[in-house]
Amino acid sequence: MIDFYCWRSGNNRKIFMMLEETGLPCVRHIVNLGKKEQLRPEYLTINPNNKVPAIVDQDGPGGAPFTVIESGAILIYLAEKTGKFRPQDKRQWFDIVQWLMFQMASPGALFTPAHYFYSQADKPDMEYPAKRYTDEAHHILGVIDKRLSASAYIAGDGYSIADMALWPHCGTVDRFGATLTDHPNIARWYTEVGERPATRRAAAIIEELREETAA
Ligand SMILES: N[C@@H](CCC(=O)N[C@@H](CS)C(=O)NCC(=O)O)C(=O)O
Repeated sequence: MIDFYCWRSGNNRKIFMMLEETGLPCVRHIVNLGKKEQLRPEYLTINPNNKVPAIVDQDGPGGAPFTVIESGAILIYLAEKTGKFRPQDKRQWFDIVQWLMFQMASPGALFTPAHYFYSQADKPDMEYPAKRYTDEAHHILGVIDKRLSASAYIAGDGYSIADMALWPHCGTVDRFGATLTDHPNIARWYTEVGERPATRRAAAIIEELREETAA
């Protein structure tokens, strides 16, 4: 059984998508970021970086509980555990791993500050960081669009954990003034992934969480 420490935000959606794709049973533990529950000492023993998602696999390697933090590492762990979305072919696997790392390092790390600075751009001293981060975010979207013009999915012909990692971040690009209308290949892929039954089930779970935790 997997204990899933979660909230209703984008990095968590990736894990909901993977759990729904694989059918792996989990127990959800809501970490309410609105109430700063990520800072509770008992949660910090799971993720010392006070962020969700995190999982504890009660049946980890060697049969002992194992904790995993960082959404990209959790996706790799769950792929290894289930053997699903884990091709044995090394070229395919490392294509997936490299695009997953790209997601974590680029959209994952930069879209949120791009949003933050973009929303503050009219304040003194914010013009430079707003331009710096939104330029980079637009550049990243260009890279993704080009990649998706050449392959069906971000890591090649098959749907993978790299797509699950990327998908939530592409749904909120309006927050830094971008639109998928300017990126037709991302728009095509975004619609297709959004129509997967597991993606829809993950969205329904997040909607339930939203209702349960509405303050
Ligand atoms: N690199 C981390 C980022 C996780 C992250 O930023 N989580 C946010 C919610 S989406 C969070 O927990 N924020 C609470 C905080 O920073 O205190 C991952 O991919 O898991």
